[in-house]
Amino acid sequence: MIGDRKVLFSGMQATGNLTLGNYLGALKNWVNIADEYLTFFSVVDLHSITVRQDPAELRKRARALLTLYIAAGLDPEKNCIYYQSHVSGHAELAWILNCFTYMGELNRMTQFKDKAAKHADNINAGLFTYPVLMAADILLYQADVVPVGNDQMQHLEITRDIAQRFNAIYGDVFTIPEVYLGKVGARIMSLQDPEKKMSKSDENPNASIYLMDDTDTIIRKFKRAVTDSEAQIVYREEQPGIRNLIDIYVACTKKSVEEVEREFDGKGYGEFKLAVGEAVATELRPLQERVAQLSKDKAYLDGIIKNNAEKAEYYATKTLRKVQKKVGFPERVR
Ligand code: ATP
Ligand code: LTN
Repeated sequence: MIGDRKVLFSGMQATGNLTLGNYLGALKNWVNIADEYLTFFSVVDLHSITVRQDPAELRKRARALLTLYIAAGLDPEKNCIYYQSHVSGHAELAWILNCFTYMGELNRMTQFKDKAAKHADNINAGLFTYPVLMAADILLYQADVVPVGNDQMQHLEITRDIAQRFNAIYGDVFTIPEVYLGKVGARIMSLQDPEKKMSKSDENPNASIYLMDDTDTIIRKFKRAVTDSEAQIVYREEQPGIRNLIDIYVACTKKSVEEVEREFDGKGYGEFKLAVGEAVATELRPLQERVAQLSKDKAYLDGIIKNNAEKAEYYATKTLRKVQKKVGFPERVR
């Protein structure tokens, strides 16, 4: 809480091109609930360097992501949209919280295990303590809710554990955050392997729909989506590919699962895939147009970046000073 307002914090990494999974699982939910909260939406570039990045590329992608937040419908006058690296409090609080986090806890994180396996040549300490930096992001703003896809649940749990541990020693310093999982789109799966989540770092471009894909590409990718030989469009465990396509269709059309099953009763997969592709293209087109428009206005975006970093810093510093005092750092004389 800040004053009498509930706080919402979330963030995304500017690594790779955003996918439909990121949009339906995260960004779209943010837009739906933002009005109810004092919000902070960060482009978490400190997290990005836990795997090797090309500097020019990272800078470009970070700006594109920030633009996308706005294009998706987050008004930057009302929502604090900023780069994590512009507010030094994130790194400072992360250091302190590192000293309240156990190796054993971090060892259990499945994302760390996955990423360590993927980047075996660069298992750095930052990758290991990634969840602590994420806890710092959230706790710095006294966030009440954190909307994320369900792959981030474990990180939310460790954030709560760290906050509770700190509060148990020093009193009520941190708000204990709750996870917010959207009803639809919480887990969009790969189009090539419906047992795996759609991910922007997937090597197979046909596995993911990228938010900037044009209509033809989108439809082509859906046509190639891996399904099954059951030849019926029903939402059930045994048909993960079809279930995923129904999830996507539901999220883009706001129809219910039952309506979709009825609509495609007795129809073929080809027809259904085409309908899903068209629904996704229709959903993404306005977003793409706004991105193109916003990208042209450099001065406007720069203004947003500056003002919102200052706003974020104001709130971050409040929490940070409190924490520094609690742990026993000397009083500041400047
Ligand atoms: P990477 O492949 O680089 O790990 P990613 O595509 O998994 O990236 P993240 O940056 O980890 O994406 O996630 C950004 C946000 O999008 C998070 O809130 C995450 O939960 C959500 N998200 C990512 N992939 C999906 C998905 N397939 N379905 C639903 N939500 C998702
Ligand atoms: N780890 C998250 C991104 C992230 C985040 C956060 C999400 C970093 N800090 C704070 C919510 C709140 C991811 O990979 N999706």
